Amino acid sequence: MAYVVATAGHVDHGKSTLVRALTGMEPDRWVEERRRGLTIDLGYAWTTLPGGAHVAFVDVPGHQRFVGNMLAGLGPAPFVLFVVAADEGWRAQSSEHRDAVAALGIDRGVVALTRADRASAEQVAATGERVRAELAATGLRDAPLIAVSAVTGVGLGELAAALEDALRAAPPPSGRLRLWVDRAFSVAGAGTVVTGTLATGSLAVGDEIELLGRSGPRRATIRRIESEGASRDTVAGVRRVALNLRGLAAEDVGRGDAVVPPGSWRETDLADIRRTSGPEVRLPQRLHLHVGTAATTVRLRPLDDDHLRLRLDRPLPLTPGDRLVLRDPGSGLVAGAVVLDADPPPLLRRGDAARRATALRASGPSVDLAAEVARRGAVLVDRLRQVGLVDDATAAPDAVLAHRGWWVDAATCADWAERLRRAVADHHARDPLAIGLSRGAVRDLVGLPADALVDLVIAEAGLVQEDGHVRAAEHRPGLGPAEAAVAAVEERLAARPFTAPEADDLAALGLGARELAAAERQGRLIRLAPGIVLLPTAPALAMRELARLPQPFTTSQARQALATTRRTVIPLLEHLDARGWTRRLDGTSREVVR
Ligand SMILES: Nc1nc2c(ncn2[C@@H]2O[C@H](COP(=O)(O)OP(=O)(O)OP(=O)(O)O)[C@@H](O)[C@H]2O)c(=O)[nH]1
Ligand SMILES: [Mg+2]
Repeated sequence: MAYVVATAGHVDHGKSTLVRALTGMEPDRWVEERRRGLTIDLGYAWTTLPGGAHVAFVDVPGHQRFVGNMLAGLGPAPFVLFVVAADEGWRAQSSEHRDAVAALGIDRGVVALTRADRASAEQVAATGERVRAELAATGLRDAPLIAVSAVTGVGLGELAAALEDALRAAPPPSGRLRLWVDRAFSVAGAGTVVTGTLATGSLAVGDEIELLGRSGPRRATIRRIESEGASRDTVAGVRRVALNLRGLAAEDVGRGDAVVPPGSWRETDLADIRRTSGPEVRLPQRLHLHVGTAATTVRLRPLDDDHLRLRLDRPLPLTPGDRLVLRDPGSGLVAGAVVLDADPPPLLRRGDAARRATALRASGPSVDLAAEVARRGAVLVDRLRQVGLVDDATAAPDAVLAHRGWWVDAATCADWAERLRRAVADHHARDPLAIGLSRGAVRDLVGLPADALVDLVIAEAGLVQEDGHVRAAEHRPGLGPAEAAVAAVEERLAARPFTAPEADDLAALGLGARELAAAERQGRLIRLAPGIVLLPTAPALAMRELARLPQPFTTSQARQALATTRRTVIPLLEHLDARGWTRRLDGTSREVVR
């Protein structure tokens, strides 16, 4: 198994020296660091411990000025090697690093009491006691505590064994892929390389990735993966990794950016959080936020004593459960928090903040998915996935309707359906001649968030779709004010079935194309040609007369037999031809088809 361990501890307490002693590698990468005997930026070294565990170390600086670098090293690491010099004892940055460990919720680690060769047995014991007391309120309260000397080698074997035991006891990493970048550089001939502590997920050569960060989401392809100095085809957390990326310039990426699967994370500038550690004081409004290797300034809005809304000056890919370090560089204050919601609802109305605090107080480690969907009304499942509320295996909860990639709150859907039923009923009342509401109007009228939901709401409302229109199932378009006029035409046609009313007559009755179309839809009249209407029974009646004529017959004979005009008989005969009841033989003659 492979592991990553971050160091922590006061300046000069022997972190780098200890890493060097354990790995044989030099963690201080910079000439300046080696000249000054001071770590400035993160250092990396790795080894296989005697028990066989592959361990990479991220060595952090202890000096107060480089606390940002320290947090970038500790941020993505699930395990800490906490160093306190036995001869010097607990110091200011011991406290600061302990607070960071507590804030990040790191609960696995080993404590090394270093420089033991320079301390008396009493000093070692006293430092040990102090360390126990100082760590009592953190996840390291029960961590093994081992005195070592990098100079004489005392305790190193015991420390390595304790490290291995604790590392093997750590739970396997779980969670979505998100590699926080801690370094980016370009290699001649190879291009851009980014490095980081892969805490969750896996990567393979050829994978397309998305880089979130300073230069906006960018896609790139993994050309090569290196871990602990060796090239690999695939790699899974927890490991140090270096990715050679195709399609990305080195200046477009840097510490605090994140490598994720394309489209799978969403950067947010809002998050609701719960305080988890730190002094019980009211936090200042402006603070520095550290998460993973990223840092940004944030504005805090208290919701209650424990819950806050963060507005991030730089959007970051956050997910519920993320541990945050909140820091006030002025006062040295360090507080810890956990993200409860990376996609929180806006607080618009009076009382929203208090209601939100109540909801956050009630929110536990498991999310009430139905409530999350309810407060959004409808939400793309992909969006829920991006903000860490569901994974591929999550089923839609009760009271949630799944429809074409969306989850819709059942009560919201019922409201929408009711709204649509009312709109359609209004439409029928206003325009009884029309078949119904045009489908295109549904989304706007109801206020649906997407076209994809139109069918769902129509079905939910029990409405019928026909020819791009939505109507009530029982709706038979009436004739409204045209009713009397159509009845008058029917009466006339009953007496003289083949005398289509003249255009003037129809106009006088107020029957335009719309009204005639509606009358035809209802089976009251048939239109043979624009403005030529007869009763629906006329074609059959006409056939009775025509069958009595000598076959074939001329148009003129037909006109006489039906006692009508050329204006009516021509479209009527064409109608009969079209039905296949008569057949046209030449310019003037036809016969009845038997
Ligand atoms: N005698 C003795 N000296 C040690 C031991 N470990 C470290 N030192 C010395 O302590 C000094 C500081 O050691 P570093 O390893 O640079 O300390 P550090 O914690 O990495 O310091 P920063 O990275 O600057 O925070 C160096 O001069 C080391 O040689 C030890 O076990 N015994
Ligand atoms: Mg160092």
